[in-house]
This record gives sequence, structure tokens and C-alpha cells, in this order.
Amino acid sequence: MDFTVLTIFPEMFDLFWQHGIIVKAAAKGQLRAGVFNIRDFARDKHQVTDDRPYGGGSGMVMKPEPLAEAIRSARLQSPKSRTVLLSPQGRTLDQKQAQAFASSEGLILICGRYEGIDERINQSFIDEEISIGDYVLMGGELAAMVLMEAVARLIPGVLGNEDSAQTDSFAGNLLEHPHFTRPPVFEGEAVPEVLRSGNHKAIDQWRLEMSLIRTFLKRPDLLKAKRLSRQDIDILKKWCHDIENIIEAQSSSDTDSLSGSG
Ligand code: 4HQ
Repeated sequence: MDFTVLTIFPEMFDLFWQHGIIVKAAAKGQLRAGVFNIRDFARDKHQVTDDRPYGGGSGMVMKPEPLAEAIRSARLQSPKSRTVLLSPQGRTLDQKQAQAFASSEGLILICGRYEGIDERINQSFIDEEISIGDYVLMGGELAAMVLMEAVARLIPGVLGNEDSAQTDSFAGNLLEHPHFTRPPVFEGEAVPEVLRSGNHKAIDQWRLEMSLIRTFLKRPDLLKAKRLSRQDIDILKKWCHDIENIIEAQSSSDTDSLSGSG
């Protein structure tokens, strides 16, 4: 993987490049990361990167010439990389998109500031527009870091624990089961007995049930999109039966409860 960031605030990435997952991947030779300061590509004396918008209005627009020069340099260095603009107008980043980026050769990430970049850059230089969510940031830098972190951890061999990227939330369209560590009782709350039983089959079953119920309650959209396994279906059907039994027990023992206050 080859990450090249284009920004007028390269120092925003100083700590990020020292971050665990990036350092690990770079040390293993699976990642090359670099940053270009767009200002270095401005040809005028004051190295101006922004200008007033045609048509008037408030705010500034990023000038096309320094951006174009910066993108051309980045492409010379990383000819196989795709050029991605971080923008609220892009397709929203999700785990599937992160997977697709992780198996690509590399990304040139354009971070806009102010009101955005001159539209002609968008038309002729950008392969893909990506948003990290429906809210407004001051610039694309944090969005670029979010994207890079989501992608870097999926590069094969980067995470120490090979299956943790696979069992994570979203990997199988299911939220994760709850996690517990010591102590066994914390402020009166005990760890579920099954997790301390040593019965790994029962633990796996419990975790799958918890994943399914959490996804149903918190993110039914994910459950709808999931291809259910035989085991998933059996668990969901068991709940349906359990709920039906509760309702039937109520209506046969106490019919009044259905017909209001009386
Ligand atoms: N911005 N996802 C404005 C974003 C954003 C987002 C980036 C704000 C670019 C010029 N980027 N600039 N949301 O809000 O990616």
C-alpha cells in the first residue's frame, strides 16, 4: 500500500505517521506513507494556494494550478495509485469500500480546505470522491486519516492478530458480541457465567446470539443486508418461539390485559 497525502497542513500528520498501525505496516514493508505540501507547488512569490470565488460570495477556493502540479508529482512517484478527494459530496466510506482500497496499489489523498477545490480539478484529476460521514469538517485532513486507518488495518499481515480484522464489527455484517475482562465482579455486575465456564462451544454459541440480538436492536439495517447462515436462522427462530410463548401464556391466563382498563 502506498499512501500519499496532499495538504496545506502536512504537520497535522506528524503524530499520525507515528501511530501504531501505520508504523507497523511500514516496518513490515507493506506500506509507504508520504505527504506533499500543496504550498510547495505554488509558483508565485507568496506561494498562495487560495483565491476568491468567481461569482462572489464568502470564503475562499483552492486554486487549481498548485493542486494540479502536486497531483502530477504524486502520480510520477506513485503511478499506480488512485486519486481520491475527501469531500462531503463523496460516497460515504464503509467497511466494504475500505476492503476495496486495501487491495488497491495505493491512494493519493487530496485534502481540501476553505470552501473546497476549483471544480476543474474535480473534473480532470479526481478518480473517486469519498466522504467519512454527513457532517462538515474544516478540511479533509482528519477524513484522510480516518480513511487511512480503516484501510491500513486491513492490509494482510499488518494486524498481529490475523483474525481480529475479520471478526470485527461489520466484517460479517454483524455487530460484535460484548467483551469482558477481569475482575469477575465490577461494582456489583458479574461477568456472564458462560464466559467463565471453559465450554468453548457454549461460548461461541452465546457470542453469536449476542451479536445477532445487538445487530437486531441497534442496527437492523445491517441484519437485513446480511446473508444469514443456518445457525443464524435457528437462533432468530428460537427467539420468535420464545416471544410467542410469552404472549400466548399471557393471553390464555389473563384475557383482560388485552382489552384495556375495563
Ligand atoms: N470536508 N468527509 C470541507 C468534509 C469531509 C467529510 C472536507 C469539509 C473538505 C473542503 N470530508 N472540505 N465530511 O466535511 O470528508
